Amino acid sequence: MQSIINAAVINSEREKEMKCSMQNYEDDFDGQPRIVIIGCGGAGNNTINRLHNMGVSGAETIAINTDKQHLDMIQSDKRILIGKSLTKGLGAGGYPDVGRKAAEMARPTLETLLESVDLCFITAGMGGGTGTGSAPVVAQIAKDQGAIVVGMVSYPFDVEKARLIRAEDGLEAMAKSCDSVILLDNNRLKSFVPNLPLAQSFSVMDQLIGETVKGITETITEPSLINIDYADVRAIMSKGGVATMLVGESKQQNKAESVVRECLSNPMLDIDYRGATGALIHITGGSDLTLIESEEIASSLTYELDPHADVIWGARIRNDMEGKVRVLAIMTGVKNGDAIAQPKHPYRVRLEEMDQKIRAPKTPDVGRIKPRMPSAACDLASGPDIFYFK
Ligand SMILES: Nc1nc2c(ncn2[C@@H]2O[C@H](COP(=O)(O)OP(=O)(O)OP(=O)(O)O)[C@@H](O)[C@H]2O)c(=O)[nH]1
Ligand SMILES: [Mg+2]
Repeated sequence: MQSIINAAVINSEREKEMKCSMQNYEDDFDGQPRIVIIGCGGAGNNTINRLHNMGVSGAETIAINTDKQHLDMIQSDKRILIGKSLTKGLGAGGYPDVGRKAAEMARPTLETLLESVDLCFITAGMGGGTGTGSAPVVAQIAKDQGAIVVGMVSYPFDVEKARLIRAEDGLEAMAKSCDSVILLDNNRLKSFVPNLPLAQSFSVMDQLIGETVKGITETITEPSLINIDYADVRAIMSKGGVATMLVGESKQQNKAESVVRECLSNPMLDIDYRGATGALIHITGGSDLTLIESEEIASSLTYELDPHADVIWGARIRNDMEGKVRVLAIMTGVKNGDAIAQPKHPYRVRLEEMDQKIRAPKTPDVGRIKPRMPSAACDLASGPDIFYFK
């Protein structure tokens, strides 16, 4: 057996060299899908900037914004200012309707830009004007052109209050226009980076979205230990619905086990994904990463999924990952009952509960009432009108 293994290792090295020397074959048809990554609005543009600096082989980066000043600072393959006559290049001021109209006005440009795209990632922070309003329009245009469209959107921090409602509307619109929407909840960053200031927490999210898009793109476009090809991604991502993501990294000795533990304790959205019908698992490690470890990671992460779930996994070796392993897993087809997945306790529901509390007649603790007026003036049945509490 050992001699067969040795021969296989030598041959696989030889085949790698042969693949490189065969790359000029049929030059006019490279067989690669056209992949574009679009960032809409401020948050989306920041993620694109990060991605551009990280370098993604085989994908174009496009930044779209109504805010000229911000757009001018972004590095990407293409930059598009939308709704110039509507916003004068000053941003959508938190109004998703303005963002949506701006994207509609740029429809002809966007249609030309997205012609013949196979896979389109769209990233935006939900809750503002431009990203929330324009991302669903861009997604629909890409989908109408035949692309598989994957949204990667973030849900605002709880402190952003009113933006949460806009974000929930935006998420709903994205779910309609995209094949899959990966929702990342900014609030989950609190368990990863509890002591970072807000701006830097955003930056962690940009990095995370960037790494995921880069990871998926490069397992398609670059040779890997276990390849994920475009058809695989298409199969998983076209399942529809809101998806969630698990992330983990480990450099411990039992790295397969510890990375799975980290992934499972840190989902980027607080939802139950156990019945998910699809999973795309991307593993990156050093040359010490074995097939058994990769398989162990993939099978542990998918143990609780639907028995008919489509599971696709890919593994890449990187020189700078020696002794380490990093996992990004996307679970698609996640449902909360009949509804699409969303944060466990949406802000709209929380607001409703707060309103009800304010409206509900209070039953006063009569024993603690200290009347300051003649008792006849104190109508106990009138609930909130009683203000004689200690
Ligand atoms: N990941 C990330 N999220 C951000 C960043 N800045 C803001 N956000 C989040 O994204 C949401 C939308 O903010 P922006 O992207 O700045 O808004 P916009 O789409 O540019 O909208 P307008 O400025 O109103 O035109 C915010 O509510 C934040 O939750 C960032 O730099 N990175
Ligand atoms: Mg903005």
